[in-house]
Amino acid sequence: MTESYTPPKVWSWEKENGGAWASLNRPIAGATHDKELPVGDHPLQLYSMGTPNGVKVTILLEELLEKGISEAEYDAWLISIGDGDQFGSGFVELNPNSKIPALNDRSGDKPVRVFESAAILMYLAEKFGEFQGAPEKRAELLSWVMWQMGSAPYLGGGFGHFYAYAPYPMEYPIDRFAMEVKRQMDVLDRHLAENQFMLGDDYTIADMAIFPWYGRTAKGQSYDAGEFLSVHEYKNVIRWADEIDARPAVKRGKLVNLSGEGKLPNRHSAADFDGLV
Ligand SMILES: N[C@@H](CCC(=O)N[C@@H](CS)C(=O)NCC(=O)O)C(=O)O
Repeated sequence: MTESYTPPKVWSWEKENGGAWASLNRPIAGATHDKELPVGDHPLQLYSMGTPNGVKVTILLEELLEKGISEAEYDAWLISIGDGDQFGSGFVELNPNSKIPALNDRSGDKPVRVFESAAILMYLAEKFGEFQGAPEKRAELLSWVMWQMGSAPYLGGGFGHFYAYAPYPMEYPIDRFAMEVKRQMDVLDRHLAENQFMLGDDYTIADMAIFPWYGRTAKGQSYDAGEFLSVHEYKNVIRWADEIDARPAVKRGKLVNLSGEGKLPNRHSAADFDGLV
């Protein structure tokens, strides 16, 4: 180990710590500027970005539409986290935690806000009665959805941060989080050796929650770390990820709230995908 650091008695905010997201990270909550959110015609208004947490929700919405549930039509608005949109006053009213994704359901008498990606998945799955698996597997569904929410911060905020975003490579955190990510991948690989999907035969919101983080990692698409993590070892995760990736709704969901060639920064109708998928 080469780095040494003696913490001061009281921590203070060093604005320039050199990490990739240093200019956006703050030790205080709340809005930094006034900005109303745009509102479209559909009852469901999603404010998000096509990161793994954001994609979970657009995949579910597209899967609901694929089933012919027209009440799941939605407007998706890009919240560019690199530009600090998550700190605008309108967004903070929807999510006091200033993280994408956030949903506003305007279908009832009063708008209902939902934040935290798994809460949005569960809210929509319950609202439309879909993708929850068999009733007797409810506990299994909750377990895997919560597993994802508890585990992914070790992959993203832990491994990904220190491997790809920290100002210089540090052996201790990279070692610690690589070990944990590999353990998590092995948890999934063993489970998927005996199950087609996370809940067995049923494709559910547990798959939609886990796939954007761990499917991407198994395919070597997280942090350019496929070789480092020897992801080829996780053959069952790769088989499962390929199967999910081939679904038309997943192909569409992955394009939403991203900028650039062939992507859809804002989404308002099925026609927006014409020529893209
Ligand atoms: N637990 C939250 C995490 C959401 C999250 O971390 N979102 C990230 C993008 S993937 C974000 O908005 N980051 C902006 C920031 O940290 O300022 C969820 O699952 O919704």
